[in-house]
Formats: sequence, structure tokens, C-alpha cells
Amino acid sequence: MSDHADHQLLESFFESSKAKFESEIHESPDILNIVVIGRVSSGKSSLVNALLKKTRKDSLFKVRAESGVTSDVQCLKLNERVRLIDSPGLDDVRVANSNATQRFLKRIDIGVLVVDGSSDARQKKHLDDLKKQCDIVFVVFNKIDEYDKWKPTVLERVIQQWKVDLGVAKIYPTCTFGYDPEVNHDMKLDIRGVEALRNDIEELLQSKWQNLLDSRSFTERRIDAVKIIANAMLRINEEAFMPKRSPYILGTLAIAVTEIHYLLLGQTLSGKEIRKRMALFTSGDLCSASFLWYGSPLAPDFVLDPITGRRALSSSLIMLLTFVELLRRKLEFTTTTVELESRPFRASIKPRIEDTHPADWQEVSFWQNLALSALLSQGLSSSVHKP
Ligand SMILES: Nc1nc2c(ncn2[C@@H]2O[C@H](COP(=O)(O)OP(=O)(O)OP(=O)(O)O)[C@@H](O)[C@H]2O)c(=O)[nH]1
Ligand SMILES: [Mg+2]
Repeated sequence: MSDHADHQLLESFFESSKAKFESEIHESPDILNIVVIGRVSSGKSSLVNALLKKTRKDSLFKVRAESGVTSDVQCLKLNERVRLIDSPGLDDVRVANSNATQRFLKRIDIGVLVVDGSSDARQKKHLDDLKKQCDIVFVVFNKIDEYDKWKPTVLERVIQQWKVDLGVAKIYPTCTFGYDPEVNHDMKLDIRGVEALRNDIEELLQSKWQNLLDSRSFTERRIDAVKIIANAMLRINEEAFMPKRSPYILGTLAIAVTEIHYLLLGQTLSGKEIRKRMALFTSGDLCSASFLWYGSPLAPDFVLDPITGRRALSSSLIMLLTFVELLRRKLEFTTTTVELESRPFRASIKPRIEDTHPADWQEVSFWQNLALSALLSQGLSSSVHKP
């Protein structure tokens, strides 16, 4: 990780001086969206101000006693990786406000659902909608000051009822009173419970963000991995149609595997480790690769064998792609993982090589395109962004 990234990681996301409003929300796989949603006037904008440690004077999000104050999704970029978004109330009588939030529900990584008052069925629906879009939802029970005049057990019972009705184990009781500029000036800000929520969101962000960093730096290194694979494949294309091809191909594969390992993990592998891992590709369903070890018994010296030549190409490419995928996903190298992770490559690579003319195999761009598209479709189908 770079010094810059280290520094950013230590910084509180909610205290970032670089925070700025964005007029448009661009979709980006590298940015985490934290969205605060909830019923109209539940205190969403107040909560966002409180999370950002704002005072009444420098509050960023408008707070008023009337309902429907926030009429559009408002987005604040906390840093290069995290956005905090305030949304118009759900169930707003102004349907357009509510719709703006409904549309936005699709792009959420972390949801904060704000509820207040007594439990009601609509909130369960909002929670279910939110859960469909993101793995993590913090439920906040706001306006606890409204229970100050009652015995503490009343608040406890109300929160317990919310927990049961929403089916959640944890609810953050908060107060975010005082951001409305029209409150009496002698009234102090009351932001009880917000710190506990902020700490838990920050903790989660650190770990989620680390995952994002990992996947982003993988994205940057993937292109170098593709170059290593394409160059190895060019060489193997020459070797695959040579008699007694095996030691040459194996040598080329071993070099490529070592380079890929170093590129992705920053560590070298011993010759023994390399052989052990490559041998995994000769067992089970992958025995088609075993020809690599022995050469084709049908191909005496100086007789070219196009069928095993082709097979050597596809098996080699599948092996290299599987190596990248196992390293990216930090999986152990076992017969099972090799078998599983190579399966989609086997399905896609073999026909792509069968259907092309041998002249194509002499082009580095052919191998680059093939490797990149295989890795991309594999990356999209696995859940690297979700810890
Ligand atoms: N008593 C009490 N009032 C609060 C609290 N938090 C917010 N309010 C008040 O509730 C009203 C609505 O607050 P907002 O923060 O604007 O609520 P919102 O959910 O953003 O509202 P919309 O954007 O209109 O959906 C304001 O009058 C706030 O002062 C709280 O913890 N306790
Ligand atoms: Mg609001």
C-alpha cells in the first residue's frame, strides 16, 4: 500500500477536510456509497450533519421542521473513496421526492436506515428494499430525547419492539437535535449516540476500503499479468508444434508462473513450489494437461501434431489464467480449487482456440484479448467487492 493510502486509512472519513458536494453521482466501482434513508422528517439530514461533527452554524445539510425539506439526493464526497449521501424522505407526500430516493437505492454499499417514533410496517418494507441493494445496513432509532420525560424502560421497550418488527439484532439509539436554525438559540446541540454509530461505520469502512484498495490495485496489475500471459503464449505457440515439446513448454510456463506470482503477491516461489502447483493441473478433469509432461506418444521427432499442439495451447492458457485467479482470490492451491477455478476458463478458452486460425496465434494482441476478456468475465462473476 502507498504512503498516501496509509495516510488516508488513518484519517477519519467523517472529518475529511476535502469533503465536497457533487452535483452528479457517477457510478464508479472504486467509490463506496453510504446512504442515509428513512421516513420523511425522521432526522436524516440532522444525522448526516452530526456524523460530520458539524455545529448548527456550519451545518451542511438543511434541517427544518416542515416535512420534505430534502427534495433531491444530496451527495458529499468525503474523500476519493467514500461518499455520504442524504436522501429525501421515503413515504413523502411529494411522490417525486420519494421516487428520487427509490431510484437511488440501486447504488448503495452501506445503508443507514433512520427510524423514529413507534414501530410501523412501512419501515420494514424500507429495510427489506435496502437489504436487497447492500449487504450492510445500520438501523438508527432517532429522536430518543422524546423519551426523556419517561422512565428509561419505555425507551428500551420501544427499541426492543423495533428490533423484533424489523428483525435486526442491533439498533443505534441516537439524538440529532439542534440543527434546525429556528430552534431557540439557548438550546444546545444534542447528539447522543452518534459517536457510537460513527465509530462503527468508520471501522467498517476501513475494512471495506481495504478490500477496495486490494481490488483496485489488482485491476492495475491485471494488465501486466495479461502481458506476461500473452508473451508466454507466443512462445508456447512456437514450442507446441515442436517435437519433444514438453520440457520447453514447461520451462516457459514455469517462468510465467513465477513472474505472475511476483507481480501479484510481491514474492518469489521456489522451483519446488512451482512444480508442486503446476502438477495440480495434471490431475482430475485437468488430465488433458498431462500431455505436457510426456509429450505426445504419437508424435515421433520431426512429425508435427496439430491436435496435441492446440491442446497444449489451451491447457497452458487455462493454467496461467487459473493461477492469476487463485492468487487474486487468495485461495490455496489444491486439486479442488484448481479444478473449480479453472472450470469457467476451460469452458470459454478451448472453443476460442479451436475456432481460430493458427495465423492468429502468432499475434500478441490475440492472446492479450483472450486473456483479458477471460479474466474480466471471471472477475465480474465473483464477489471481490463484497467482503
Ligand atoms: N426532538 C428531536 N427532533 C429532531 C431530532 N433530529 C431532528 N429533529 C427535528 O426533526 C425535524 C426534521 O429533521 P431533518 O433532519 O430535516 O429530517 P429529514 O429526515 O432530513 O427530513 P426530510 O429531508 O424532510 O425528509 C427538524 O425539525 C429537526 O430539528 C432529534 O433527535 N430529536
Ligand atoms: Mg432531509
